[in-house]
Amino acid sequence: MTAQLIDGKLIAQQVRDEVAATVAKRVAAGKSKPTLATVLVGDRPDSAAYVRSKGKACEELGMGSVSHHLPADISQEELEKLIKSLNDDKTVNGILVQLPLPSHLNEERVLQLISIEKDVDGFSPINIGRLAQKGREPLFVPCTPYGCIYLLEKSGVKIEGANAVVLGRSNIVGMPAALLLIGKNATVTVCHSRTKDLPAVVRQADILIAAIGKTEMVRGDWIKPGAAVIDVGINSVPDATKKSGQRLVGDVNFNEAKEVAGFITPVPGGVGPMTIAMLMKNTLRAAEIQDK
Ligand code: NAP
Ligand code: L37
Repeated sequence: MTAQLIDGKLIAQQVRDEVAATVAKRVAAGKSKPTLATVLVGDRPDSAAYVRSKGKACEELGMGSVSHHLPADISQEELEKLIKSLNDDKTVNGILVQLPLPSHLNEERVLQLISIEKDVDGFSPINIGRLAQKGREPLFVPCTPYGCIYLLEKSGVKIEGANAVVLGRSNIVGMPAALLLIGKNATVTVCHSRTKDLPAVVRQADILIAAIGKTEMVRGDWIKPGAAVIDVGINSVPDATKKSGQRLVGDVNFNEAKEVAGFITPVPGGVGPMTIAMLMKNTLRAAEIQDK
């Protein structure tokens, strides 16, 4: 292996320790316990697992959490009623609606309803609009892209002036990751399902962020020697040696890429734990904003 492994689990733990220490101080000073409300609609097992991890992280860091689990066939009206009540609830600092929502629900209307001061996922149109404009700061940076940038910076990867390639243009990962990189003065190329000759584009990347959800699609010979590779993909593949019968892999062929890259994140143990750590940071920030 030639690449330096970026240990997301370790860096996430450091972020969590910092958040926990700040939370303890605020509570000792008589201020409120930062509290996150999670909203899960339906029973997707992956979404349910992530929401559970987020609630558990709150408790481990001395923060509060309330979880709302709604049936898959809930109406738009009922869901909006819940969001409005969470907006009005002074004991709730952050609201996270786990995506994707079942297809009969209007995601855009739900997200734009979340009070901007409680939008810890950073998905509201006002937040994304600010992220996209020069000289404006979003109130909250979306957790997964925030985690990707944090890993690069902690590992000493220079973003300014780098050629960055982002694979994927989703609202929750690819697009906000590209906007953040532009804001940090990288030269950014965003690829998607209609991109021609993906390997040739990826070969130009000093920094690669892969978020396409395609099992190990990025091969070792696509990677520019010395590049920093951040693998956001979470894909499960059958594995008879595991009790669960499956294991998680990324969008990058790790074994090949690690021989070429300068830095690389593993899956699991890379971006995933950072997503949760950054959510905790955003929830603390929400409480601090609401103190004022
Ligand atoms: P998504 O909404 O499905 O978006 C996938 C993006 O990849 C789309 O822009 C799509 O292009 C593009 N794409 C799909 N196939 C492609 C191909 N063959 N070549 C080039 N581009 C292709 O997915 P997402 O929500 O962004 O998630 C992406 C991955 O990250 C998933 O594996 C997900 O589980 C994972 N994820 C991880 C975390 C974490 O914390 N680690 C958080 C969120 C998501 P079009 O726009 O043209 O359709
Ligand atoms: N903030 N994140 C936010 N909002 C959403 O609406 N969908 C979504 C979202 N995505 C999300 O929470 N993703 C996510 C993915 C992976 C992990 C956490 C969150 C994670 O912890 N992954 C671990 C492995 C977990 C496992 O073993 O199952 C990892 O090490 O990658």
